[in-house]
Amino acid sequence: MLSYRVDDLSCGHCVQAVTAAIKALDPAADIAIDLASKRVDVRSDREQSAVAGAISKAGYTPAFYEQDEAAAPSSGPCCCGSRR
Ligand SMILES: [Cu+2]
Repeated sequence: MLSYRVDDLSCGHCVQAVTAAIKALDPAADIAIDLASKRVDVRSDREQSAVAGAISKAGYTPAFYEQDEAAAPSSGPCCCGSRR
């Protein structure tokens, strides 16, 4: 299981965009996203860095969940332009 914290994940569109990006990398991936904690769990054979690359290519900033809690960027504008 690969876990990421994606701080710029802010709405259902973000969830769909990240899901699509990971599915494009690995169609067999099993993806669970918790918007409230901005946590993305992925069950995939791919390298952790490859999945992180797919997430950042979609326009998001993945951090590894266990580390970087304090260094994570604060939430910016949503993909759809709304702000929290
Ligand atoms: Cu969004």
